[in-house]
Amino acid sequence: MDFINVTPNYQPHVALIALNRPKELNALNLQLMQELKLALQALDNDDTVRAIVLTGNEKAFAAGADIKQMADKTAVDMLKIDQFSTWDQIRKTRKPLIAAVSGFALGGGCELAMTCDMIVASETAMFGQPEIKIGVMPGAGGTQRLTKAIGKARAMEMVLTGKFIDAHEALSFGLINKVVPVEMYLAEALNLATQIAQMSPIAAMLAKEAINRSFETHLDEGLHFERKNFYLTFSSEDQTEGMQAFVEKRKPNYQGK
Ligand code: DAK
Repeated sequence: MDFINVTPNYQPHVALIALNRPKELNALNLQLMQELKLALQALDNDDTVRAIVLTGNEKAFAAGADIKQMADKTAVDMLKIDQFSTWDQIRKTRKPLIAAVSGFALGGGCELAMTCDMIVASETAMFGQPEIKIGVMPGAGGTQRLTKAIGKARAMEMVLTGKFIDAHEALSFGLINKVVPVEMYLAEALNLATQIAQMSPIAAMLAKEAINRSFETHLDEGLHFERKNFYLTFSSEDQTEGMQAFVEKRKPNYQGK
């Protein structure tokens, strides 16, 4: 992997992926996105991994898709490259995925963070969808996920003016989970991932799936979906272990079975 570093068990049951194109502020070129897709697929299939943290570096989570790589493309080129299938695959990651964001999370970088299930940010983080400034618009979920997260008025302002918001605004708008000092953002994201990794990975996967379903369906259907996943947890050994541990007043030891 040239543009990402992957450590499957960075902490027990927690994997870390770090985007690694520092000179280009982690601009998301095609190769990086391909590598990220493959890494997430591998971690999703790795039974030792229960949660994944995706990060960049202090200066940039990612400053967007690689503008230089896109600049001379036609619509037909974009259609043929079909980068959306890569993004779709990333979106389908079944394990909990936490973005640890410091510095710029712009355009595709902001969209990538929003594709994650939770976002922990440093005080220096800046979020934005500045595509309008280069004559295009968000293409990887920015108009949809941002609007659902922060509401129409704020999303319109960010997408139509390209203005950035800082980490505290992002927190108050409900875009992110936490803001911490810059020296703590990665540790805090890993800490959150470790908390999740102590739960049943089966229950976590099914719960994530059900929450995501709420964005795609109406309440009746969503509740029906939730119910099926709830029943499914009762077919796991982890359910027996979790409830038994409660009764026996001990800590559960989940096996992901
Ligand atoms: N692409 C390519 N290179 C970038 C880049 C980007 N998005 N952002 C920064 N760089 C490069 C700069 O060109 C510069 O390289 P050199 O000139 O040194 O070779 C280096 O990173 C350092 O950047 P700066 O010198 O500009 O650093 P500053 O601190 O002065 O400014 C900045 C930081 C983040 C404010 C600035 O770099 C900036 O405005 N960057 C562009 C931000 C942006 O417009 N982002 C949105 C890009 S459009 C799709 C999915 C997603 C997308 C499209 C399609 N499909 C599935 C099809 C997404 C589109 C976008 O994200």
